[in-house]
Formats: sequence, structure tokens, C-alpha cells
Amino acid sequence: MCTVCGCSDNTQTQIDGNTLFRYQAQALPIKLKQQHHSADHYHEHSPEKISLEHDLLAKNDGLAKHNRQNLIQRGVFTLNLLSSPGAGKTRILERTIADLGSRFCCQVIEGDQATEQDANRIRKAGAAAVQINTGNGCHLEADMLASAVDILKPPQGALLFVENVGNLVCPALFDLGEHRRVVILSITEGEDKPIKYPYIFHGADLLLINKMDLLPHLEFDLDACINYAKTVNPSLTILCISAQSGEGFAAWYQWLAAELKSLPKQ
Ligand SMILES: Nc1nc2c(ncn2[C@@H]2O[C@H](COP(=O)(O)OP(=O)(O)OP(=O)(O)O)[C@@H](O)[C@H]2O)c(=O)[nH]1
Ligand SMILES: [Zn+2]
Ligand SMILES: [Zn+2]
Repeated sequence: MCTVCGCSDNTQTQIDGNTLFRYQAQALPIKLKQQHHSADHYHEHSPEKISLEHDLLAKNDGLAKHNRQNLIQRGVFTLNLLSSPGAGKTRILERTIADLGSRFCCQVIEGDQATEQDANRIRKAGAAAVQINTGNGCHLEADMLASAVDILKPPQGALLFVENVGNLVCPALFDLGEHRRVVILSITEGEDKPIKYPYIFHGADLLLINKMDLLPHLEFDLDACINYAKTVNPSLTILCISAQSGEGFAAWYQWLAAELKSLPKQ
């Protein structure tokens, strides 16, 4: 996890090519008590390095809460898109912008370790985009979202999509202050991902199963995938789509419209 692998400690984050100066988490010593119970044996181990992880996540959660309120006040519906690399996040956004761009102001915050390629694809599709490069980091954090919103300045009524760094593990831990979480799983990844990486599916509002056009060519068990996803998150909404053919996109837009309507008004 991030605070162990060190990726949250990075000072390499760039936003539209400029270094982003970030808060530094302060490690507060918290004692972790590990109790060994047996008839003749009891002791505690302390302190442990879990302190930094706890502190970093708590700081992020505070900033995320602030982001969420700020975005509601501004009337900006914000969605966090999560998936493994290459599941089709940018392709889905390109098609969504092409279809919805005349009805909504769509804007995108792009997260990748390196390059501006995705932001350029989004701009070409017709929407404003800010690229965040996380360097050795493997996920976005709430302060990065706040900085990107300051640059984008989304207007009232905008749809703000955040494409997180491609990774099914760490992004699950970091609330950005989004209003809805969307996980994308492409059928080339295999049907077992929801039970192998349960946290990201557990925390999602919507699962988009993408690349359905490839189904005739793959041994992908769609029913098993849906069952696995429902096992880790019984309230998850699941839609099957193809960003290539457009299959299922009408249902995706209906879901977006319904969720937008259900947001608290400021
Ligand atoms: N056949 C097929 N290919 C797709 C579909 N969606 C995306 N792709 C292709 O999959 C590849 C990866 O798509 P991207 O949109 O770049 O994926 P991503 O999730 O944004 O990738 P990262 O930003 O690197 O994490 C591209 O070659 C897309 O054209 C789909 O529905 N069907
Ligand atoms: Zn990590
Ligand atoms: Zn992408």
C-alpha cells in the first residue's frame, strides 16, 4: 500500500507541466498494539509505522470533504473514474464528450504517472482538461484535485470527470471529494477482478464493464463477473458498454442524468 511503497511521499507531481507544491504528511507516533493471546503468553509490539499511513489518509479525507462541499456549492457534479491501465477510461470520456458536449460543459482532470497524452486526447474531443503527472505516485489525492479545479474553474452545471491513475489498488484508498465513483473493468482483464481487488469495487457506485464488442472473441464469463461484483458490493449498479461501438452508452447517460438530479442543491 502507498505509504509502505513510498509513492505517497513523492515530490515529483506536476500539473500541466509545473511542479505542484504539496503538503507533507507529518508522522505522529501512534502505538499499534498487537496482542498475542495464549495461555502463557501476552505482550505488545509498539510503535509501528502504521502512524504515517493513518495520518496521511486522515489529512486526505479532510481535504476531500472540503472539495466535495466546494464542488456542490459551485454546482459541479464530479465523478472519479477508476480502472486498471488500458480499460478504456479515456476512450469512454472521448465518446461521452462527443455525445454530451452540446448539453453539458464537460471538463476532465487527467491523472497519469507521465505524459500529457490523455489530456491532449480530451482536448481534441472538445473538452477542457488538466493533466496531473504523479511521477512515482500511483493514484490521485484530494489536494491534487483542488489544484486542478483552481485551474479549470468549472462553471455551474458542469460535469467534471476525474480520470485516476490506472491502478485497481491504491486509488480505492484516497477519497478525492468526488460525488460518485465509477469503476471500469474491461472484459480482456478477466471476470475474477472484483473478488481479487474487492476494495475498489466495494467503494464504487457504478461498474462499467467495457469492451463488450470483444465478447465473441474471449472466454469471459459475464454472469460470473456480475455475481462477483454483487458479492463485494450488493448495491453496485452495473452496465455493460463498448466505447468502440457505443453499446450501452444510452444507459450510462441515463445513469449520469439520474445521479446529477439526486445531488443536493446548494
Ligand atoms: N475493442 C475495444 N477497444 C477499446 C474499447 N475501449 C477502449 N479500447 C481500446 O483500449 C485501449 C486503451 O484505451 P484507453 O482509453 O487509452 O484506456 P485508459 O483506461 O484510459 O488507459 P490508461 O490511461 O493508460 O490507464 C485503446 O487502444 C482503446 O482504443 C472498447 O470498448 N472496445
Ligand atoms: Zn501506492
Ligand atoms: Zn487514459
